[in-house]
Amino acid sequence: MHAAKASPAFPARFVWGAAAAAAQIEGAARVDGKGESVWDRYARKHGNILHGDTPAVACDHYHRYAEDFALMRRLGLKHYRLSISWPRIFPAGDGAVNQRGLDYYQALIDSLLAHGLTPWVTMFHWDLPQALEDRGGWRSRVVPEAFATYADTIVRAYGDRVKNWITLNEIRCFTSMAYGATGKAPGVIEPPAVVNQTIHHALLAHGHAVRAVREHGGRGARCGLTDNCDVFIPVTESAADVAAAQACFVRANLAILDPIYRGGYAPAYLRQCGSARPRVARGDFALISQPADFLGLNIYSAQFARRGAGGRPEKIPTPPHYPRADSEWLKHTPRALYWGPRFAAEVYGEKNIYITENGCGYDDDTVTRGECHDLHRVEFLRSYLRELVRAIRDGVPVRGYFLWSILDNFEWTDGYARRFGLVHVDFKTQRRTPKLSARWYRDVMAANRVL
Ligand code: PNW
Repeated sequence: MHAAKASPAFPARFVWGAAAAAAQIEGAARVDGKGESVWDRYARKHGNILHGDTPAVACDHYHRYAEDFALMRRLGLKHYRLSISWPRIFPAGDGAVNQRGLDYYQALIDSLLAHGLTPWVTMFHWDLPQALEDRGGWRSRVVPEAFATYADTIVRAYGDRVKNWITLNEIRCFTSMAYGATGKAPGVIEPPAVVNQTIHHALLAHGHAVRAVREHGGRGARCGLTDNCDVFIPVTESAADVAAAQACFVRANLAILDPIYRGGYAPAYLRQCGSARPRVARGDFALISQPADFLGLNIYSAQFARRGAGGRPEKIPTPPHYPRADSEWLKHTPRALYWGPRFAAEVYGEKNIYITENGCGYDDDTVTRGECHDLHRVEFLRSYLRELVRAIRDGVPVRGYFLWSILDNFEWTDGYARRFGLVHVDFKTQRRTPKLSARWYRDVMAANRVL
């Protein structure tokens, strides 16, 4: 028999990292003048979050960042995707800046750099200041306008040391899933015209973020949106099924990617909207479609598609027993990491794609005698990364990969029960224990290939 063939190498200078978000790890919800966020408010309402959990303490990363950065360094990490909490900087969303909030991230960024980590900063990862929600939230143009000031403020403050900026995280999750459904803060159901307007306002915020990075980012500053595009996997990789899956991809992602890449809403999207079209002001699309430097994609799961009867693209509903992680939506679909970036590059011509999140959540990651044997996570990630390297070898321009998440954390409505971390967190003692997957990932990053 031959020796097991090594998995192909990732490109030289491929960016390996891990990700987290302020509201999910920091805690310190009312410390140093932080304002209330929509997630703080949403978590207070009984029944919204599993077991009544709240983000009030989370991983207490607010106070423990230096030891967490030291741990990341020991785990071989060089790139870390974090987010800044808007209500720490502007407790009321706009108006007076909170100097203690600004100072806090100055110190945090200094510490990060001192530990040899390169920051990738998400400006907005869902924690809208509640005061802005009270003035209409994403339904209102007040929010993108306030966001413009917030973006200017943080890029001016940190742009000398932060060179990689992610404008917004997953527009769908704080627009359609938050104003057209009840599972994400603020969790209200508005009519379709209002929901479509929230998406338009998020796109405007993205535009302001790009403008802010261009104006104040300094040399070498780069920015891009992180989108959780809907991914479709062709059942067979025949030309017919691939074309069908790509047609499904285009249709499902029009609302967000067309305005950004093409400077307008596609006729097909406006037809989908019917009488619920968003209102657009003069100049909006020029702001929204300013060229960015990269596209971030959060990819966990996908649906399947094929050429159906009459040659039409057909989505195949995923059967209930299809294998998945413990999150219901997180089906084991490694080829999502092949076809997601591939279609984004083919359809929109994007030349620089980063996987800004990929990972898996389980409820049973427990520590026994100092060890957490999360073999299920290793197998899951391994299968996805092999598809990612296949995509890169086929010419898909993926430049980096951030694993979600560095720590077990506040998993939104699933509270602390659903664990996505490479590092186990005991939420009673705040003790951190790297899981088996953390050691495996350290070796993968060092070897620059799947091991
Ligand atoms: C992402 N879905 O959210 C977020 O960016 C993270 O904050 C979050 O912790 C992580 O994924 C894991 O859930 C998602 O329903 C939310 O398909 C929902 C979905 C996917 C990702």
